[in-house]
Amino acid sequence: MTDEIGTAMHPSQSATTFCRLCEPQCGLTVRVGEDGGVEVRGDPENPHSRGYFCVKARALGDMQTDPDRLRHPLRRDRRTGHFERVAWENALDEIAARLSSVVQDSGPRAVAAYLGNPQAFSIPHAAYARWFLRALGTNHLYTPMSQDGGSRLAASALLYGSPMTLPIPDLSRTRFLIVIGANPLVSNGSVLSQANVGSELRGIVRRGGRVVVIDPRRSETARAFEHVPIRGGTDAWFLLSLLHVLFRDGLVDRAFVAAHTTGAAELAALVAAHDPARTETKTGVPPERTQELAHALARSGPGAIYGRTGTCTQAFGTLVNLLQDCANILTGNLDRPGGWVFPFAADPPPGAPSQAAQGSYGSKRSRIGGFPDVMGTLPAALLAREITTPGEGQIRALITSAGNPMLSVPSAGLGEALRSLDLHVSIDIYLNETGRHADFVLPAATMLEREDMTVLGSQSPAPFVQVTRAVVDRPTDVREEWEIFRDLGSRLDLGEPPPGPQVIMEGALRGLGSSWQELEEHYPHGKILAARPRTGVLDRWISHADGRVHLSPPELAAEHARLIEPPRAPSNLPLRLIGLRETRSLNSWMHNLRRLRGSPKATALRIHPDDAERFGVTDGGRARLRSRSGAITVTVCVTDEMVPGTVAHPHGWGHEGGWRLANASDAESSNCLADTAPESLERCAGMAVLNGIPVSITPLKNRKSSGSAHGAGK
Ligand SMILES: Nc1nc2c(c(=O)[nH]1)N[C@H]1C(S)=C(S)[C@@H](COP(=O)(O)OP(=O)(O)OC[C@H]3O[C@@H](n4cnc5c(=O)[nH]c(N)nc54)[C@H](O)[C@@H]3O)O[C@H]1N2
Ligand SMILES: Nc1nc2c(c(=O)[nH]1)N[C@H]1C(S)=C(S)[C@@H](COP(=O)(O)OP(=O)(O)OC[C@H]3O[C@@H](n4cnc5c(=O)[nH]c(N)nc54)[C@H](O)[C@@H]3O)O[C@H]1N2
Ligand code: SF4
Ligand SMILES: [Mo]
Repeated sequence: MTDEIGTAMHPSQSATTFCRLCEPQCGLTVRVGEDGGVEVRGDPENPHSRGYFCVKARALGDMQTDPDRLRHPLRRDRRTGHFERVAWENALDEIAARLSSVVQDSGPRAVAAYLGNPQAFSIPHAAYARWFLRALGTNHLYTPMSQDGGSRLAASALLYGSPMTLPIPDLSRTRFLIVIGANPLVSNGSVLSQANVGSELRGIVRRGGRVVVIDPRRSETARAFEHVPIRGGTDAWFLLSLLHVLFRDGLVDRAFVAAHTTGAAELAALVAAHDPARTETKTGVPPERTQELAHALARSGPGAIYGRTGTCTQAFGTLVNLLQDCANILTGNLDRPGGWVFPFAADPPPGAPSQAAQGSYGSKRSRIGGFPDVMGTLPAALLAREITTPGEGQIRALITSAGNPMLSVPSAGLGEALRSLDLHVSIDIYLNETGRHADFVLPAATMLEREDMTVLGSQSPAPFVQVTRAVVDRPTDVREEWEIFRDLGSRLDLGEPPPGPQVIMEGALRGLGSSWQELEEHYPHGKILAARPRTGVLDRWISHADGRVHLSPPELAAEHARLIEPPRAPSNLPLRLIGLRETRSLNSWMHNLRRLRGSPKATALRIHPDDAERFGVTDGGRARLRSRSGAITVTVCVTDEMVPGTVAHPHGWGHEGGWRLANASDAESSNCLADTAPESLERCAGMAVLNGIPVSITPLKNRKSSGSAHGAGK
């Protein structure tokens, strides 16, 4: 192996670190062999994950030596379309010069950034990128928020007064858990940072409790527990009925509601019309089932309803999250041991704002559509329109870092929009489908090549913190994102940059009552900050001036009114499309690793046998899936794990980047099917509608795809 490929700090010695692929941030050990091979294992001494890790983390070793990884900056010649190697200094000089001229001609708000999911797992990256945008003076910040949890945060802002008030289920003490729109056995938990979450869920049943999974698909989690099938995108109807039963059958904890909330009477009036017998035609959930679940939530001992991306990224995502929390609150489960509890938060220093007082919702509005920001981010589904629509604030330059919006965001028109920019820079470890349209592609260091601290441990029922040094040497010509933003900032005279990753992290650790030195010396495998969530802390999580939870904010009535509007003209799109995540895949970017290659079923469209028969498609056959926005070709997998009327396809495919193995898959991007029109986005958080997309399906004659929407650019 050459020096271009990562080598060990100390060959064959094992180094301790943690995973930054998904929320539990499991402890890892990393060993680099004499041959340069990198072996990644779970760290049995990590007090949080106790050796648990998954196949994706194991594959990180292969990523270190992946020949398709970016190892030098690239510059695309716009005439030929070819990428050529370029020296860092030349790349940064030219990027800065072109940014300067965009700012000069059109103002700072012509510059935008899309910061992708891995950015959220790197404290220095997040801090420097945000500093850069603030110092430049632009408000065009896009992230996966609008494809992930924005509606969760919006609901929290409306209910509790802060988007940062994010309750979690108290897994180790609960007796009854409803999981709606999440698949923790595959996703490993989200807005719920719990390593080996499956074992924690099984623990509930072992203690004599219940776990009920409400999902249009008999998911891996549904299979392991009780499954209640529901039609895709109809959760608001189901929850309205659940609340209806709570009020009707006297299951409301009146003392709690009187002491801590406002708006219960309005809420009761709103749900009065939604007898479960009436919503069954929408949801497919039998009324007895809804009734039983409402009673169990109120009466089975402490419990909670927990939802995630399946319920967040739908047409009524904020409404669903509001109703979900209202169910937890009305049954007295909020802030109760075993219920819907608040995660760990460091005590703020005297005079400083608490976590709940931070974060913004609706403090600015998108130029197109007038959507409120969520934590400073705007709806990414509008990116193409923000680039192509003239006027003050039209985006002319875009920096994408650790993101792949071409495959992760509703993508109609996005490729052409990206190519029309004056400047597009991608900072990534691969040449991805978005970087393909960029003028510059800058190679970043991988997580194993960076020092960092855990970021999401505070969303955990047993919060923990860990620091790590880089455990693998980085290739000579790659840089960390914070260095890139710092160096661009200095070329643009943006003033004093942040004080360096170490100082930033030291500050955060001080807030946790710890320090880098303490953790490195005494807790190299991580430190548990609290064994379980604290309860009796409701007051510090409510930011409304009246100190109460608002059960009936005006948005609730407005969204409800939108929900019950009679459907417009009958649709010729009879099916609803939802997404699915696979154990061996992470969004759009771990598909180039041989170790993670899955079965053909992994990328197929799953459809119920009745629907397959009705539409004439067969198992293993090819078919065309159409929505209002686009069409893709799929391979069909007929399976009764789907509820009739709803089909499922994974996102993040449709590869045509610099990753040869990934490109070989014929799976196409389901995000071509998602709507980008402002009026079709979820109203309160600008959520992309990724679950419950109306589609139709028609069989294709032969196995080879003909004229696929996505293959066009290959
Ligand atoms: N239809 C549908 N669409 C979805 C979803 C869905 O459920 N259904 N889920 C949504 C969700 S929850 C999310 S979070 C988004 C994700 O959306 P994105 O963040 O836009 O996309 P990712 O696929 O996570 O791509 C991450 C990119 O970062 C690169 N990368 C990895 N590590 C690093 C690093 O350390 N530094 C840098 N600079 N780059 C790195 C990878 O090579 C990859 O190109 O997708 C969303 N899109
Ligand atoms: N292996 C793997 N792990 C991951 C990721 C990955 O891509 N692969 N991504 C990571 C990221 S970025 C995130 S945000 C988390 C997400 O974490 P989760 O939200 O737990 O992950 P999903 O598997 O998308 O779970 C969504 C579930 O909702 C269901 N669903 C879809 N539509 C509906 C609906 O209309 N109603 C209801 N009730 N259910 C519905 C789906 O069938 C699915 O089972 O996972 C993280 N972990
Ligand atoms: S579950 Fe997530 S954090 Fe844990 S090893 Fe797997 S990818 Fe990494
Ligand atoms: Mo996500």
